[in-house]
Amino acid sequence: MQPFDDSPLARDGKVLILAYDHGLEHGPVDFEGLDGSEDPARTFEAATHPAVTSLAVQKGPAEAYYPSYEDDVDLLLKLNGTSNLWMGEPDSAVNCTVDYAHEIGASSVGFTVYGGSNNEIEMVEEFRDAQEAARHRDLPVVMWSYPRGQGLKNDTSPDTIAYAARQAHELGADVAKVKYPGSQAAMEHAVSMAGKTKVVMSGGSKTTDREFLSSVKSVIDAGGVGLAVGRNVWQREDPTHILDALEAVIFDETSVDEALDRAA
Ligand code: FBP
Repeated sequence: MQPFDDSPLARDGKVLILAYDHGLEHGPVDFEGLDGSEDPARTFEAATHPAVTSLAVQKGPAEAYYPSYEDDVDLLLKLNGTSNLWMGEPDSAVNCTVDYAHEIGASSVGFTVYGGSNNEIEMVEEFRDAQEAARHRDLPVVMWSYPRGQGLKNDTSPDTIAYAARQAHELGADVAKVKYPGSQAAMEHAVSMAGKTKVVMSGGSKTTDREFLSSVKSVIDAGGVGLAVGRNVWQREDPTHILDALEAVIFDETSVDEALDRAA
């Protein structure tokens, strides 16, 4: 296993994953209100911004668009996913193998685990297969560690997010992608629970520039290594502007005000 800082996921030890798997996870509703956002090429283009360390997509867009971007973008292939049409207990179908992800150019892989779901046992067994296959290929593994399901009252409480970070560590993820637990102190707790597994924040639904950058800043100040973000980037008219600001906050560790100034 290569040191994290030398892995294709990281630059200077920091991570900015641009996620664009929403067409599967949420459906066309996420593309409403911004013409063109449904076109994968637009987000592949955004991922050529130097701040973006990897682009996370499902197999279909990777097969169709990545050949045109392989020189400029690092591909994180999401190995499982669910549509919003599924009404059962949280689960996620494995739709791509590690070997196939590697064949189409992925330099890392991603996998969702819904801890606390009635399907947790099967999901963790599937994660085992993916994680071990990824080790053989030297591909870093990002776990979308999202506790949810019947038994869970609050899926972003500090205790739940700390458990999500720890679960990712226990199961062998290199990076735990967790929801923001609401405060810097809660994020610090999650980071401390994750051992050598790096912690990144999951973006969430679109907010103002300042609100979004402030939560990213508190993740960096809490010892998180960055962000895996979708809607807060590609749902904006100009993804470059917010990517410039994210570059400042994540890689240069500036204040939010300075980041906003730089991106203005
Ligand atoms: P956002 O930054 O848009 O929240 O994207 C992060 C992400 O994990 C995506 O990869 C995924 O499609 C989506 O959130 C899933 O969100 P949820 O399961 O909470 O609906």
